[in-house]
Amino acid sequence: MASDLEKCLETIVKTFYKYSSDSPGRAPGLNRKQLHDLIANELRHLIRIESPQDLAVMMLEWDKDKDQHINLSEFLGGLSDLACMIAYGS
Ligand SMILES: [Ca+2]
Repeated sequence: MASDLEKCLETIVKTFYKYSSDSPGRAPGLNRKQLHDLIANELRHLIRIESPQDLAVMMLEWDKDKDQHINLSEFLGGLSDLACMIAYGS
């Protein structure tokens, strides 16, 4: 039987692929609208997107290679920042 952490990791990956799409020549990822939808539906208690500027800031913070596309690694980095925020309260 999978542990809670193993189930959590599987949920994270499944959630990423639920909202992401394939693009020719690149790994599956989230464009701006897909990131918005994922946050609005799955992270709404941790992240508030109240304006297009809020979403632009999220893209800047999470899109490490600045290709306007959040890949799985970048998504996990963003979740890591959220986990630290939960742990340390900032
Ligand atoms: Ca990127």
